[in-house]
Amino acid sequence: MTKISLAATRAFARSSTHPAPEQPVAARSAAMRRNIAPLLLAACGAASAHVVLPPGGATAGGTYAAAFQVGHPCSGAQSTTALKVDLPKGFTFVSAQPRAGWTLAAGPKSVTWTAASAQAALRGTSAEGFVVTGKLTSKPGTLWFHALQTCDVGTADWAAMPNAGDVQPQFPAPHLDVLAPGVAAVDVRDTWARPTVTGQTSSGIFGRMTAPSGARLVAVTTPVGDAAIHEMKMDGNVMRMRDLPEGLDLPPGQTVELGAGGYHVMLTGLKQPLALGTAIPVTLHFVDRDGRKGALSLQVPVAQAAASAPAGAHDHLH
Ligand SMILES: [Cu+2]
Repeated sequence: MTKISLAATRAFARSSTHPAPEQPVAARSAAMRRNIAPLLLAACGAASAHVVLPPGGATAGGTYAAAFQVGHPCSGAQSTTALKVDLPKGFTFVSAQPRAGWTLAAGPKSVTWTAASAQAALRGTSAEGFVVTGKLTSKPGTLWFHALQTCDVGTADWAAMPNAGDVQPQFPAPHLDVLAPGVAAVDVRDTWARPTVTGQTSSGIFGRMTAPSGARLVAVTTPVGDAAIHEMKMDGNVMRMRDLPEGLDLPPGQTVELGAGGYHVMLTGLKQPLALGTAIPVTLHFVDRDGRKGALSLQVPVAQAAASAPAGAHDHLH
């Protein structure tokens, strides 16, 4: 990966990757909103229905705060009144986070949160999650938890493990991808690269990234050209972009947009045009909160916009 020069940066400001400098501010932000809308829709649809852990996984041998998100209450119910999570082998209990208005019973085998009153019961979706921290096995693989959701009316038993070739079960068990060291614990979705025409040597890569335990995107490499992590910011009336020498921070559990929030991966020095309908190999290099390096290699489609990924789609190459 090559750092781009300042002179080059100024030249890119006029490339088709970014809004033209002479474009009025209102037109620019409308263009950005069009970019944001499909990403937000995808974000809302994905995790609302079940009891799930945030995607992206965690590194084998590390400590992981599992934040279980509870979707809607049980069928026909108004509120969730308790959640019991059985801890699988490979997840050694360290601590559980109390919830205001709920009692907590935690042990090595399971953790149970129970609403102390009808008022404390959870209506709709929990924003902050039910958090239990554990030490992870050193063996990469998938850990299946068993979550029993109790509601004011009935229960929902999130216990099904999908078998190969199975249709998605109605009550899937929440799971965690335990990743080998070197594989970044980051969920990367909806990536796309803007097509280019002959003679155009720059483009951009867009998408969204979520690191459940936090990480920093420090570099991007691809055989098609040079890649740099950029931020676009209004400077008075002018949209400017700058290199992020420290990389791009991904706070724990927060989805960071490439392309919508002012960040993008800039491609320069393209050796040949990026043709619509093809894909380019891209490797994202991360450093996690403990300073461990990890990478993800993806095939990024060359497209006009993100393809809507099916829920649970995972771009990890294990
Ligand atoms: Cu840029």
